[in-house]
Amino acid sequence: MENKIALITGATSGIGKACALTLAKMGFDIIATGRRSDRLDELGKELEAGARFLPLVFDVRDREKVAEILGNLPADWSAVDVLINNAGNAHGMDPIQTGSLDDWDAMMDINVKGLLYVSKAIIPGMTARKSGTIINIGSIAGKEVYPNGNVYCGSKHAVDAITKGMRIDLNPFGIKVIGIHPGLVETEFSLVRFKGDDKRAETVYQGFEPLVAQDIAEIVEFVVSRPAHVVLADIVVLPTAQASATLVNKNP
Ligand code: NDP
Ligand code: 8X3
Repeated sequence: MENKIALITGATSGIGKACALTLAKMGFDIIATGRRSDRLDELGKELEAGARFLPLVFDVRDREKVAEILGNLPADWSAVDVLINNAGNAHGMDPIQTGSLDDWDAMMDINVKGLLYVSKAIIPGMTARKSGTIINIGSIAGKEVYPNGNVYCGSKHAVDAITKGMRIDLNPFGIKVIGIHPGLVETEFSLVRFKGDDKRAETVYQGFEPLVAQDIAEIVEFVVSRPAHVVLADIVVLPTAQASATLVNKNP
């Protein structure tokens, strides 16, 4: 993968960070994005010695900034081969009748519109070169709906539909479009969802062995190393203890 460029959004923690480290090991040059610049600095230090690294700090909700930064990448970084649309989170977990408008805005603006803003900036280069791979990180919440998941599930169902739409529209350009839909992965996800309540966040992953971010990064490693004629279009990955969005075999 020498001289290939991967752009990973949300690379300051969890799945995105694991993908950045894994793709760098494979030889990719890494563009890593997120809002926390200190975390991007740390990532730069953790990368393989000699790995080419471009950290970019922006909020995916900021439509102008996304266009300005990603539309003006330095010349030797502009030909992005692999885009991983990973930035996203759940915000809150309340029934629809009491959910917060701010939480709903955050989830739709980040998980759906942010993914679109980033894609809008990167796709033209891929269509011009008639090559590229786009990996959208969806969720089991984009395949099923669970109690109090309402808007998060809606945002991830939107990611699933947009992924399918991208695959159709970009098909004439030979661009691979891949949806990866994980179940429970222990990251900072629940800490964000429950607004820093670490005790509540921990209980989500207790009583069974959840996925870890590296499990998803290894799937990314596999899909990006398939031959040109092979695309793993749609992947659902669960911890063995999880049978569906709501059924987890805890404390067997
Ligand atoms: P983390 O909370 O560990 O990571 C989320 C990443 O998204 C961070 O790097 C964060 O960076 C970035 N991010 C969040 N909001 C914004 C924003 N407004 N602008 C730019 N970047 C942002 O969670 P995960 O690694 O678990 O989540 C990654 C993806 O995986 C998400 O799309 C999530 O929905 C999905 N997913 C997670 C599952 C899980 O169980 N953990 C299961 C299925 C899917 P920063 O805060 O620095 O901006
Ligand atoms: C994250 C997994 O089950 O909390 O997308 O929706 S879940």
